[in-house]
Amino acid sequence: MAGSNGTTTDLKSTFLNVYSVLKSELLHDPAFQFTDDSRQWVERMLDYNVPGGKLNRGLSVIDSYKYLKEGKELTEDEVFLACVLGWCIEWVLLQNTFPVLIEPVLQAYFLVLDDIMDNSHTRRGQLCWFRVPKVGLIAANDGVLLRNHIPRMLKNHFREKPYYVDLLDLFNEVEFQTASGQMIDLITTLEGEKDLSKYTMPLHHRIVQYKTAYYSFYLPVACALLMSGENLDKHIDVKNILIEMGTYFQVQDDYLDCFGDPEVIGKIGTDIEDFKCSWVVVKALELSNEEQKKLLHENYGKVDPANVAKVKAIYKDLDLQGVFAEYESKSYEKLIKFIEAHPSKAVQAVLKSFLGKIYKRLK
Ligand code: DMA
Ligand code: MG
Ligand code: MG
Ligand code: MG
Repeated sequence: MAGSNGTTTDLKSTFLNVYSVLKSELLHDPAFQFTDDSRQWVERMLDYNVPGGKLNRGLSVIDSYKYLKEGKELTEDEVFLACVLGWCIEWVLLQNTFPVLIEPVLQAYFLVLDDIMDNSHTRRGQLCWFRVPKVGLIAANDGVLLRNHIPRMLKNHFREKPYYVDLLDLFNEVEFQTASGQMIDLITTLEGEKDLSKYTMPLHHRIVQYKTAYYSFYLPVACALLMSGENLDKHIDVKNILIEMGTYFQVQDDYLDCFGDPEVIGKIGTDIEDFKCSWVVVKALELSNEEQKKLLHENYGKVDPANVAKVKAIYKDLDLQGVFAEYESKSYEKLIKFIEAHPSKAVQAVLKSFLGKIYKRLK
């Protein structure tokens, strides 16, 4: 069992064991009369979409909780419960991916649906779930199922806890923020198609804050805070730092969509084709001259690889890789300053470990 001295590997295997327990509970939920076929479908769908990620978000619930306990050994029961929350977050990711076991589920939920909406091809090095033969738009309902697995898991394991209502409320609020962020991500492209110059940094910031930062960064730490008996209203400063960190994380995602290695990131970028208000195109618009702007307007948002290549050539001329490298180190310095201004050393440790995991990430 992973105690407070457990290595990441111990933690990961503990986490994966908890996944098997949760999966088995979901496959025997007394509220539904499963047949062999339906049980097999859900099992395949969960195995395909939930456990394959980096598990950063999920694992970060356990990590954060340990720091908050300031070195006191966690009981087996505490480790188990932190893992359950972690998986809930990844489940949502399936719509998108972070709180511990509940976090992977949340993540799964968001990602399964995101890939349909973004018309993506691969995720975590395999076909997107909706592209698997015979799945198609059944994936839309699978997204809804994943979303419903979260309150089932929370009920099974947290119903008796004093913070149960706050936990439900937290997941509901964060899900609402994420879905709203996804909505503005999607409807913004309609405006961009009419006039690309509407893509600005404040607009980009608003999209990524809602679609990514709340569920990927605030949620796992907020889960850990609730488990330690904290009142979330007293941690607005932590929330603000995590939102900034989440914004930085999504800028990296935008950058990797264009400049990352698909073999490493496990997905093929579609932001240029999808007309996305990505950090990369917003920066390009800021830095380009009239001629480059005209070329961007003509070539952005088209599926033809020749148009995509022209957009990428402008990005290269503008040295966006260099511009990003500078953004990355500036953001890191700024975040470290924020974190070090926080009064609690335990909270500082949580936030620094989180930041350390994503700084200069390649995937
Ligand atoms: C991610 O946005 C946000 C959610 C809520 C899934 P994205 O479409 O850029 O993510 P990805 O690049 O992983 O498809
Ligand atoms: Mg996407
Ligand atoms: Mg998307
Ligand atoms: Mg992306």
